[in-house]
Amino acid sequence: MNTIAPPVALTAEASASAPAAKWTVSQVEALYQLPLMDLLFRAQQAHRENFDPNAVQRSTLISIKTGGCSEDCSYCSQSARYKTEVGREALMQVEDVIKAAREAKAKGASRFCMGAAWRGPKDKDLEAVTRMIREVKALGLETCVTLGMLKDGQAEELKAAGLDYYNHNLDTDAEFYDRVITTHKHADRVDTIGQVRAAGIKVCAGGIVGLGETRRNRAAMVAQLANLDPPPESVPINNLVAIPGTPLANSEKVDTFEFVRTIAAARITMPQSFVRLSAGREAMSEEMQALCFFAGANSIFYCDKLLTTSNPGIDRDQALFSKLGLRPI
Ligand code: SAM
Ligand code: DTB
Ligand code: SF4
Repeated sequence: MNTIAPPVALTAEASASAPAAKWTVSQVEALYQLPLMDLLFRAQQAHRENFDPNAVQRSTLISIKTGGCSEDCSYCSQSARYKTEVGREALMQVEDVIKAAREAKAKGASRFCMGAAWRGPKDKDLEAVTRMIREVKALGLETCVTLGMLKDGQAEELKAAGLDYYNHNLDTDAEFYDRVITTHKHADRVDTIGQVRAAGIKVCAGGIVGLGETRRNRAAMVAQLANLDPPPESVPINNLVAIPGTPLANSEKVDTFEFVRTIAAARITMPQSFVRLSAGREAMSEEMQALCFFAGANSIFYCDKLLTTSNPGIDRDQALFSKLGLRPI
């Protein structure tokens, strides 16, 4: 079997100055280049060393503030800059969010994720969101929010409300980032992730496949995620849902096996993280999803709708779990 050198060992000189990267881009790219069976075998080994291979975590996602976002992320239905079918809505009422959380819990989700189409939260928005977090947590669910970039002190407020996870994706390789988004920088994303980490909140950070990036870009994104210190506890890998009206509406679909390779690369480089098979499942066959689980994905969004696009839904997921002998965590 082909072997790839393990992560770079720290040299005396490197460790004396800055912490050295654990994974180089070339090492991750070499994983992608393995014969598929060898790559899947390595991913399964890493998975089985750290997780029950038949258990999959389920998070329910809800959009608490939809549309009208100031940012120009080329893939997003919620940017105010593109003519999509998604309109601007107000922040949901706390009671409506709690009702949805109760339903999610009754249907078997273990985590409730609340997403907002903001560049970042204003202080008054944060106050409402902290009320949502407190009440969702009181139902016995783990909480996650994704609100955009955070200003000093905001992560601490979220932590004080009992927030378990903050989702903030790197989305794509730092070198490709400004081809997709110009209204904020990749470094801003890294900064917010640092603030979340420093506040003691668990990090959910991943990215998107299918933005027109190269394999090298994909490998670089995986390496950037894996080299966060520590790596994110949760790593969502999204397959682009092409949205009419956005600049990426006609983006070429990434080959199934290339997507599966990305999941496997994430599993091998972040062996102790949950890897979430995230957006784009609606367009995936059951066989493709099974391959993703075999490659090390062990988390999904469990709801009929993601933020604005559709997801397989609870009945279909229960049927798939049953066919594959998977059980929820
Ligand atoms: N506004 C916040 C932000 O950008 O961090 C939170 C919401 S934003 C919609 C959350 C994530 O959804 C993005 O970082 C991106 O990874 C993912 N996403 C958005 N639109 C997508 C699409 N069309 N296909 C796949 N993933 C998408
Ligand atoms: C993540 O990585 N994927 C989720 C969640 N974090 C917030 C969002 C997916 C959005 C898919 C497109 C939509 O439904 O608008
Ligand atoms: Fe706004 Fe987030 Fe969509 Fe970017 S991805 S346009 S920041 S909602």
